[in-house]
Amino acid sequence: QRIVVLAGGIGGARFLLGLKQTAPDAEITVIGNTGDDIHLFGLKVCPDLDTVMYTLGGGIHDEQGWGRSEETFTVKEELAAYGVGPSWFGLGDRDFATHIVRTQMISAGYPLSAVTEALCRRWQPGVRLLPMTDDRVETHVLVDDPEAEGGSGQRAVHFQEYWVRMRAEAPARAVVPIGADQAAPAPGVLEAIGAADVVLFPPSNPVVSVGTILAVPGVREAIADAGVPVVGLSPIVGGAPVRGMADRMLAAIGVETTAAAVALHYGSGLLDGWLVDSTDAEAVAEVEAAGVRCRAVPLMMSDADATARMAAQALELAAEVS
Ligand code: GDP
Ligand code: FO1
Ligand code: CA
Repeated sequence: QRIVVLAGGIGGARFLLGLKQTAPDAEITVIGNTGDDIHLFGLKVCPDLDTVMYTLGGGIHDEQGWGRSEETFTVKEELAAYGVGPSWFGLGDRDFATHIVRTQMISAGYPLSAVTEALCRRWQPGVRLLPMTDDRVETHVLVDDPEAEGGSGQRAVHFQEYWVRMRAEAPARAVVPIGADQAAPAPGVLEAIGAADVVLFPPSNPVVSVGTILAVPGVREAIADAGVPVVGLSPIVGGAPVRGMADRMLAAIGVETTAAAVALHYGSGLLDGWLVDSTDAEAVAEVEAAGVRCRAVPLMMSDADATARMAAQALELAAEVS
């Protein structure tokens, strides 16, 4: 079975652990979000690709969900001693090595997809991990700023600055994946979608993770035209994100923070099946009325077995709608 998964960071990575357990013989291709990418200290950082790679490769900091296990921060302290920031982004020493290797290879002319493949030779994630694009895409968030130059009253900040430094406290007025409209899918992306038996949207952020991948020209069309079941799992449980500030991102695009509203936002033109949490059973009728097959099942990735059961339910729903 060939499975394609559109993944962000933590939600995507943890789901993939469960999918691998449930479908050990499947050929899994992960299309990773690169809109979170940021250049810091002259290095290219790809948080979502690294979260997937470290999680599946056994190098993740488990409790935190991002960054390396057994991490230290000597380089960060030394940079701070020089007064060189940003101080709000915690790059650890082990993680720095990944970014040095990545940036060195990119400077030598390798595309991000080749670099990701090289990094994965060490981590052996057990999936084929493809960046959504080799082109530079960086998500920015528009926030209010009465002092903004030009009198617009607004200012764009990098997604990482909004998410990590500002903790998504200011209302997001718009989310813009800068460069996405000019980006091309990375080699293998459209081919994997075209050869897939099923496409899964894990419980990743619908706006800045899955939404950004779908914003790469050709990706949404390829999924809609693939003629295979497309099944998603809701990252929203009980009217709130299970973790993080996805509600801020949904508000920016005018989508309610409910499991049903996220399904309707993807739409029946894209989605064939949708899983909501058992506690959101009232969403089932609304989603089905919109033409998307829907089931209510436990959707908390509390441990490996619970996550594997979620993945199994997603594959069952896919078989049902095919
Ligand atoms: P990020 O890039 O690290 O933010 O990770 P993703 O975009 O892949 O996933 C983030 C989303 O995962 C958040 O909106 C969470 O609500 C969702 N999430 C995290 N843990 C769980 C869980 O156990 N169950 C469900 N249903 N969603 C989860
Ligand atoms: N998230 C934080 O909240 N604070 C950090 O200092 C931080 C550092 C960091 C370093 C490397 C990396 O791969 C991820 C990192 N993250 C951090 C998570 C990352 O910013 C994620 O993109 C967001 O959590 C949302 O996807
Ligand atoms: Ca992310």
